[in-house]
Amino acid sequence: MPANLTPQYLKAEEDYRRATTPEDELQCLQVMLQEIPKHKGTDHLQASLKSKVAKLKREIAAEKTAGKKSRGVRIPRQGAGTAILLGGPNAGKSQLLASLTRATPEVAPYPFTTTMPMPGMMAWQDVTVQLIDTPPITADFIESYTYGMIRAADLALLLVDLGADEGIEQCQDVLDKLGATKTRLAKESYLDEQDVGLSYTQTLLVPNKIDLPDAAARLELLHELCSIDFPEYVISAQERTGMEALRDEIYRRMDVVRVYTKLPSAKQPDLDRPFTVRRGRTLLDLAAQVHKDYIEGLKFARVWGSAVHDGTVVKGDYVLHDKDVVELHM
Ligand SMILES: Nc1nc2c(ncn2[C@@H]2O[C@H](COP(=O)(O)OP(=O)(O)OP(=O)(O)O)[C@@H](O)[C@H]2O)c(=O)[nH]1
Ligand SMILES: [Mg+2]
Repeated sequence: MPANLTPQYLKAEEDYRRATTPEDELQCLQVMLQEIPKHKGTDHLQASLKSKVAKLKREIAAEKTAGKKSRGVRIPRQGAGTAILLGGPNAGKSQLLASLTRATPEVAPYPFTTTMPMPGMMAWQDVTVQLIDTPPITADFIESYTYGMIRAADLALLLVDLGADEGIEQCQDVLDKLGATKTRLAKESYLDEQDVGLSYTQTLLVPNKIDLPDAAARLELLHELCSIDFPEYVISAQERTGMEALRDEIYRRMDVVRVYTKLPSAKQPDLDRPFTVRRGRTLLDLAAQVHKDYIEGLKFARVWGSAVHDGTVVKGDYVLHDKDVVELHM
């Protein structure tokens, strides 16, 4: 990072990428604008932040006059994080949602079956990850709300239909379609250094229907014809082959730790429902999730976990570890 961005800036940027409402986006951008070092080297970035802020303010004002109806399709975040399922028609997006969650989307052997996005919760050990099934993307069709959902997602899964000869081209069409916009798929998630409007979402390539006779040959062809460098998970969503490796990787990519909370009065922590906090985040971030009163009122916490001695007293800046048990004191 040439601009020497502060931790507060980087945290706001992380939140900005995941924001699902214009109000949340605006709040994050304002922190970024406040935190950005003001010098020649950040001129571009400052300008891009300012124009985004102005644009969002106009959008929010316009929505106020038009009423809630003007809001696009939005799905609130839930669980440890969000993965969005993308691909051409018939790739098996809805079947994958059905196989990994309890959702019951329509699955059918004709294109454009899905017309609205549908969320479902995928279990991983004692936590869940939100998956969102979407309508297909083709060379000349994409629902406009899809961009916002891709930007806000922690991860994208790009499905390839190995059951039809068109599958490879349809996958390339999705990449080309998005590649021509400011919402792109990549190996890692990040925002462009100069333009906060240009976002990249980390993506796994998911060739599907490997149970079918010609699928293996088409997979080879996919490798020859497309130079896609995303990590690959070959599956049969219908036969549930490769499901567990994919499930693990989806969770891993959320990059969170689990934290169990305990009331000072209780003998045992609540081991059933952990909170999830992004890796590297602190006790204060957890406190804000547990209850807004803790943001101001937190005095200290006791922690039982891998990085500290049992019952160690820590302050708000303590970095949380997976499976920490935390007792918050007001
Ligand atoms: N053999 C086989 N068929 C599959 C597999 N996954 C999905 N299918 C079939 O492929 C067809 C399309 O599946 P969907 O899940 O509806 O595909 P989609 O990507 O959601 O399609 P759209 O909603 O039109 O974009 C259906 O007939 C499924 O039964 C698989 O792993 N193996
Ligand atoms: Mg579908």
